[in-house]
Amino acid sequence: MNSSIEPPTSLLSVPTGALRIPELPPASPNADDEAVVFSLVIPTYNEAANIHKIVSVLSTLLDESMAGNYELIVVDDNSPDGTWNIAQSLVSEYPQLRVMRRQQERGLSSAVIRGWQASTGSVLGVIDADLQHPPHVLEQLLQAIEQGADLAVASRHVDGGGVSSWSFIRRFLSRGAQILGLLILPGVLGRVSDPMSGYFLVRRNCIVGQTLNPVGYKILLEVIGRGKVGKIAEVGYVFCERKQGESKVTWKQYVDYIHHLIRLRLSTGPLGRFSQRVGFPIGRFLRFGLVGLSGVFVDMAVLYLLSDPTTLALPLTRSKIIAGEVAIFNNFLWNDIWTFADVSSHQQQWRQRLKRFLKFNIICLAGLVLNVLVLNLVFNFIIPNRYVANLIAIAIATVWNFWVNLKLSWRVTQVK
Ligand SMILES: Nc1nc2c(ncn2[C@@H]2O[C@H](COP(=O)(O)OP(=O)(O)O)[C@@H](O)[C@H]2O)c(=O)[nH]1
Ligand SMILES: [Mg+2]
Repeated sequence: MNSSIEPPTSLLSVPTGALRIPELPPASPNADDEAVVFSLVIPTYNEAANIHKIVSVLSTLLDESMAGNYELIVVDDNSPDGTWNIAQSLVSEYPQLRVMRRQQERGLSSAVIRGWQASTGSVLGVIDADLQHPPHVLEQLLQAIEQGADLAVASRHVDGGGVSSWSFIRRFLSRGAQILGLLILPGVLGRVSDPMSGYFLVRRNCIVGQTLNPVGYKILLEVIGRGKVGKIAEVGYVFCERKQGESKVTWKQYVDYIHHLIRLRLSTGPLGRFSQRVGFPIGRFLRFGLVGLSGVFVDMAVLYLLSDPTTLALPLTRSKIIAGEVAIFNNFLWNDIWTFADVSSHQQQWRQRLKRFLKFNIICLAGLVLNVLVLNLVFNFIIPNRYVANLIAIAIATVWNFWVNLKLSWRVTQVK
């Protein structure tokens, strides 16, 4: 990476931690007419050929209707073609433009949310950088919000909408994905005609304070699924062909989409609501428990391989220490990529991972000590049955392991 290319003015700093939109600071009384009303995020990856055009078209359009009251936020994931650098060089010409360059995270949906987090508008929006979303539709979308909609979606499936020259296969896949979504999450996908749209505006207060947790491309699902969205308006538009650069859509987006649907289903379903009501992450705890169970099998298998007379026949204590550590390693890996995936995916440097692993190790060791203490206490003073006492000890140690790891190892708020 060439660090000698320093942009002329400073880039927006990248928010860290949970993907949660903060409330706006109370407006100061004399800054009234200077306040940004509308923040439009333009996510980019390798859009060097489009970025100038889209910024210029949007600026011209918005200068007419809301000069000075809007901001354009380009969120670029460190594109190899230097999109962020080109965008930053445009700032002097387009003073409403801000640029964020992300180096630690990637992905369309999280880029959009990071942009909104850094924004100061009371209406938030997103538009593609490749000019496939016709900018003039913004006027109607803004109008819909002004007339009281919480969410205004540009749709390919209402009057005036369409796709310019999609192949039969692509139309089929798109509709198939929509039908699958309707089956899994009717309460979300049923609310709009084009739930796959990546072109929409939403009132900030509909999603403020809500931790968003999207996978892949379909940020609108997350907004409708987790936000408090009342009235929805739709505006038809024709999805144009890309003229410059290329689409980043691969088969992975289809897998991500299904993953996203299932995640939303589980977390906004009855279990998710109950877990919110009692303030305890039940789904996460169940995953943690399942991973713990897998560790028991790993521990057993390694113990067998090392200490069994028919295998290596090593001393028992030494074998058990190794088996225990291998199990801890196994558990850590699964917890990191599954139980706490939402947290670890934003902290992927190997040093951050190593730190989590060391913490996890120490907490689990403390859990073992707790386990032994509780076993003795319960067995000697409460229930004189060693297996019942052991079950109670294991349950308490599991809750300890879970809770302390949740708070310390996979901590959501990140200290810089
Ligand atoms: N920041 C960021 N932007 C992305 C990423 N993937 C795609 N984009 C942008 O999201 C928009 C839509 O992506 P595109 O590949 O054109 O999707 P398609 O129109 O559905 O084929 C474009 O502006 C892309 O540059 C990503 O991983 N990070
Ligand atoms: Mg595109």
